[in-house]
Amino acid sequence: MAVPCIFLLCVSTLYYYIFFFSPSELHQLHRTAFHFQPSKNWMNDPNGPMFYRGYYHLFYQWNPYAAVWGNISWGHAVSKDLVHWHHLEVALAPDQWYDMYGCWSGSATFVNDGKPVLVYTGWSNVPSSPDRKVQMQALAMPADHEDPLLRKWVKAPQNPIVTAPEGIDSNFFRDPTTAWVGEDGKWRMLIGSQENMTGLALLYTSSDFLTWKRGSAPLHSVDSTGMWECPDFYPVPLLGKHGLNTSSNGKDVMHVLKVSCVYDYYVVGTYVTSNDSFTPVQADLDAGIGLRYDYGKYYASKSFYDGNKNRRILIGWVNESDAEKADIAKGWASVQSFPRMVWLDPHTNYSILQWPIEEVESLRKTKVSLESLPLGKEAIMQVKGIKGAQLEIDVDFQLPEQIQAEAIDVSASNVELICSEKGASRIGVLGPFGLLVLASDDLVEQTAIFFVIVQSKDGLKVLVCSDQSRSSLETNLDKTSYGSSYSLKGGQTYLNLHILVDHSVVETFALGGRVCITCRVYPTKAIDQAARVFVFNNGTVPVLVKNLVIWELADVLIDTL
Ligand code: DQQ
Repeated sequence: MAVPCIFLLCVSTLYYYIFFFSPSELHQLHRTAFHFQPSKNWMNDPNGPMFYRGYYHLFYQWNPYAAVWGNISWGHAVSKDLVHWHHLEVALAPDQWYDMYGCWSGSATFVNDGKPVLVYTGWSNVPSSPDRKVQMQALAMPADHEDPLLRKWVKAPQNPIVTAPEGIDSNFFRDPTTAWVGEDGKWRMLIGSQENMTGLALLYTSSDFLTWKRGSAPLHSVDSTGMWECPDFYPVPLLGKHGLNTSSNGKDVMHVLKVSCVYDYYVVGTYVTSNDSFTPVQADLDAGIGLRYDYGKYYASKSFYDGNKNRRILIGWVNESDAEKADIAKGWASVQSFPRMVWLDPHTNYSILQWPIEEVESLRKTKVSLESLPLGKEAIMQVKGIKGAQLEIDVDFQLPEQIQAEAIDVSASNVELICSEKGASRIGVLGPFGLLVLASDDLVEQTAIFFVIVQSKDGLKVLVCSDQSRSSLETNLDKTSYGSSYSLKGGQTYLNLHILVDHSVVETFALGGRVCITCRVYPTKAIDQAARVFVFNNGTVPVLVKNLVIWELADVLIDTL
């Protein structure tokens, strides 16, 4: 007699809870080892990252009192290497009339001889009509510039420094960017907004950082994209991986505008400071409709120029995929992505590349590697000699000389659906092939990161997919598959995956950092030392694992200074 799957699922879940881990033990095993997390409670957007006097500073939207969003304050941590963090006291708490409901997102800027200031959004009500909530911008300065830890912050007596202008709804007026200096020597910053569903990056200018004037037009806007939260605007060199100070510009410089509207979209363009015009390189890849930093769980990101190592670093909020009830039981919610370096793709002038910062290498422990492993049809092989839930993986798959591809028409709007309908376990032609991480010995739990080559109407495409459908025996989880596609270049024979696995986070950098996908998974069996890695090919066409390297990564103990 066939036993209903749901019955088996419940029994095995129960079995593992009873004989292996209690729910609360499991919850703690899902905490990450080298991704940034507060000691407890809810966190969302990263705010005001910067490097100052030998320390990296990371602020973040934090609820000090509960594992759900609310009482939003700026948590604060410092690090010497962007990997080992020390928690400090709250930097900004909602304690003024203009931020009484929360100190929302914002940015850091170095003013007058490199002194940092923070501009953030205060959420409050209108004194004359207490039921109406409004957003306005406020300024904070360090109490002591000589303190490299910048432990104490003082809010400016002139606050709020910017309130919503005529014609802009004060419920859609938030998240100031890092400011930069234009040709005329004046400061500029952007504030996210919307008007009739048109996403807006409102431009403000100032000579003294206290009095701000709205520009004659927004720096940029795109119809039907909704509220633009957490805008970010920064220069990247036309050639090279190095970073640029936010005020840099010139003929060898392009600019990236990122806006958060459901997802983190970015667009590369040219910015002319004399008239504050920003023109995307490709209008069809505009902000809110084109390219995304990450095709998984990743939002409200913020970049900063790291003067210490002359690079631009990007950090994004990685939310949970479980229910709010589970977050309350865990006592914590959300992590920050592992810091990434960003630079312009030398093969295009309209897209960027992302890669985990080199400091990850300081965490590497045991390493296994293999070369030239053929993967025939329906091949699956466990990578021996390595286990665990803290890994860095790098793999190159070699494609056959003759590309055979299934005819599947791919567009930005259907790729996620294709990745889920045509998941990792079905038999395809050239793919699905890739890796299973956080997999149990019996494979009932597995998170698949894989490629499929398809013939789309507009040419050969590589689908990069992340299939979470079997990532956990737990059912009350969002297991949506994620994916994106990329044009397969003529003569391209290798496809690379670089993956960071950290208990409940899998961060994938595919095709040399061209496609990134972050997912949250909560295995019940494939946890900690019981987690395995497999390589697989479910296509009928054989592929070769040209090189595979896996490092176990060390824990990072985050303490309080
Ligand atoms: N989170 C903040 C807002 C921002 C939103 C509030 C984006 O400032 O718009 O916690 O996640």
